[in-house]
Amino acid sequence: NTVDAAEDHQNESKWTLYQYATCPFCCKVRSFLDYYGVDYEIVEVNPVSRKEIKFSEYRKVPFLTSKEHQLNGSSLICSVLKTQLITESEVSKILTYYPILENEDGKKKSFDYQNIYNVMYETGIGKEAHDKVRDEMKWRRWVDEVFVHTLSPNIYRTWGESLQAMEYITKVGNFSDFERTLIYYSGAVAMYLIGKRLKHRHHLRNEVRESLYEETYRWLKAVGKNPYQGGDQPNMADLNMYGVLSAIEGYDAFSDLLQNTNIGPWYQRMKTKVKNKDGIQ
Ligand code: GSH
Repeated sequence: NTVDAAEDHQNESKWTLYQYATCPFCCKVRSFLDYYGVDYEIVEVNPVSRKEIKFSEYRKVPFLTSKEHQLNGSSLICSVLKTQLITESEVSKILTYYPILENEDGKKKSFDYQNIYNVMYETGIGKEAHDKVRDEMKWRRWVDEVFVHTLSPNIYRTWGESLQAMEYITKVGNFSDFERTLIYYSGAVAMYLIGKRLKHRHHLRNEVRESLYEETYRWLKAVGKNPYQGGDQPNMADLNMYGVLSAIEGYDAFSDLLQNTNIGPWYQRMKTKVKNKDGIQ
């Protein structure tokens, strides 16, 4: 009957998010889905065995699956779903705008999705809208390529902070009891060291808090006098920035950030918007 058919259709289009709860890219996807009221289930992946994602050729999280589709990577997920909300097209049609390039250097094969920061609008847009769209894309890329790299070195900055992070990660993550105890200490040591390596790789300042504050100021300048980077309402850049930043809420790095910059009011506005699912039309 029609009720069953409607339910079937709903189940078919229902998404499952494969994630690590504390990963900034996964937090970014959740805030996007929540803001727009997209229905989804979560599979918390065990970071040690990763048995939940054995079926997938794509080896990272986050990715999103439905009966028919798999969307890989946080930015592709946001762009495809936003395009779907605007155009109401089929996901399979939308995916043709995000072709995959295969890179083969030596033995190693890798795949790159193209256009991941593009939301596909059905119609042409005017000059003013064009500038806004270009800015939005620019800042989304900046979140992924610059801002997110300030986070790990900051949450694993000292032994104490590294333990603080591991306490939370092992609490909310999918670990066995044995893994939990083991990872708490060994993870804290490993991440402290990895944090130092990442600091050099991404050319952060020696005092990594300074880089966190500087980049946050860069963002606040882009927001300007408006409540959001998108103007009166959040755009995808606001949502993505909020999402990755929410990954460190609760850590010392976050309270220091609130004390040393004026990101607080913007962050609080975004938190309310996402909580209220304000993106639902
Ligand atoms: N560009 C990807 C995105 O935006 O989704 C990055 C995702 C990513 O780096 N995910 C990490 C991962 O799965 C977790 S935070 N790394 C591979 C692994 O854990 O083996």
